[in-house]
Amino acid sequence: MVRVAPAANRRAAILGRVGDWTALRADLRAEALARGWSALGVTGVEPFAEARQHGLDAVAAGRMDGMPWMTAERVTASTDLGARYPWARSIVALAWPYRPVRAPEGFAEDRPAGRMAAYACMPGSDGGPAADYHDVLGRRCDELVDWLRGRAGEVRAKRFVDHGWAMDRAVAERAGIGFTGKHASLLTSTAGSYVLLAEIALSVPLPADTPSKKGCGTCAACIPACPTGAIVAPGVIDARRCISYLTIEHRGSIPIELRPLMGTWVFGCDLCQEACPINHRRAPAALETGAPRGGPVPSPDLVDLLALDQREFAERFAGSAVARSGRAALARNAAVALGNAGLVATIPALRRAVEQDPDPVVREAAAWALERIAGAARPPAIRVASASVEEPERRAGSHHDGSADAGSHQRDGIVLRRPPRVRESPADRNP
Ligand code: B12
Ligand code: SF4
Ligand code: SF4
Repeated sequence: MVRVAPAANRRAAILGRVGDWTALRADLRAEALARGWSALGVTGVEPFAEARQHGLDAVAAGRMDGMPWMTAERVTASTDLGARYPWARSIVALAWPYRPVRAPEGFAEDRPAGRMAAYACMPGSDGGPAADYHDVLGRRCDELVDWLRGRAGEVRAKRFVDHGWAMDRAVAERAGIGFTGKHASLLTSTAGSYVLLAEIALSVPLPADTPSKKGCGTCAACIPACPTGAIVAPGVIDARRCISYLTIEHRGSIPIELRPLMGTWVFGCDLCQEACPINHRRAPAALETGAPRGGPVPSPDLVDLLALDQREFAERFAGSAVARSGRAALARNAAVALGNAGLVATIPALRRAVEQDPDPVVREAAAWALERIAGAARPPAIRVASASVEEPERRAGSHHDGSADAGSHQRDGIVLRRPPRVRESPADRNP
């Protein structure tokens, strides 16, 4: 007859093998750091009450509109992993570093460069084309669990990377691997906010770490650095205004009043992170753009992106984060960015899109861009008459100094940035 040891005995046996849980946590942390993670912390499975309230408030106030999957039910479930996984005894929070990218310093008169968020450009493990971080982090989590099982025997585990039903920042914060900045991203002491987050619920009771006591202090540099006024209060993002949402999540046409504020971003946005002095000290070295490679790149050629057909898009972005948003969304974003770049030389490419793109949203965005370029190319007297807002003296994108926002105004408590004027000099055409 096979005898099954009671749960308590099995745990005791494991405990005997691994020494004690505190030592195991220390070894796990050391192992994670050796495997390239920039931080590992542990927290308990009790609900994340404060984060739940923030999430419910965001949904109720409409700040998550446009992401239909972001429901009150999801927020509630995401903040109580203990209820969903009753076997879980602790949660491990992990941060994976990635390298910032530099804004392009200039581009050819006829080939404007756009911008893609640094996380999307994270190279694959072989240094080749950028990989989807969900896959990279998922695999790394599984490897760590395998290591843990090698040490502690049978351990049940459930991992979450971004799209799992867990609130990644809240877990990371309570597990002590960083604090939430006023730009809402989690800042670590090892890589600033240039980290992607994952967590693993475990059936073993690793002891909890202490939450960080650090904070932003009096700094508020990221708030005026946001060109669309999406940081509506410290730590609070109105996703509907966030360029990251508009370029990646938003389906259909981008609201016209926000388009001129989006600069040349075509996938995500890093401006609030780039403005952050903690990142200036802590972030990993910037990614060298080097020779052009496939997939997402920090400064993609906008005319190329607009012209990609479905097959070319699939070939270029397969396996990367950009593949998720689809060809039409990327072409739409490229059209808006070309409108903001304002180069007369791109008119033929935009005309082609208006006439030939199979997607009506792309055709409309290209028509808007043509109108914007034509408006900027008119003689000054006409331009003044047609432009609703002229740019202030200070350059809209000079967010790095963190100074007061001379180019913004308030409406309904939301800081709005004035749209940049379409410029003549290529070097000035990025946010
Ligand atoms: C929905 C979502 C978005 C939305 C909404 C963002 C938002 N701030 O809510 C959009 C599409 C706009 C977005 C953009 C980005 N995202 Co996003 N996103 C998510 C997702 C899927 C859910 C976030 C969520 O639940 N939001 C609801 C709010 C209430 O929760 P929260 O963001 O965790 O809020 C924290 C703070 O803002 C604060 N807070 C919230 N409300 C309030 C109110 C008050 C009064 C106070 C004091 C604090 C406070 O408390 C929370 C921490 O406990 C997570 C993955 C996940 N499953 O968690 C990734 C995630 C947050 N995103 C991530 C990234 C990288 C980004 C971008 C940087 C990508 C880019 N370069 O374009 C931008 C950054 C924009 C920004 N400044 O936040 C990373 C963040 C990593 C980090 N270091 O923090 C995550 C964790 C994905 C991951 N696994 O790595 N994202
Ligand atoms: S700076 Fe960019 S990523 Fe940050 S909140 Fe504003 S629009 Fe979103
Ligand atoms: S820019 Fe300043 S306020 Fe914003 S997150 Fe960084 S330290 Fe905090």
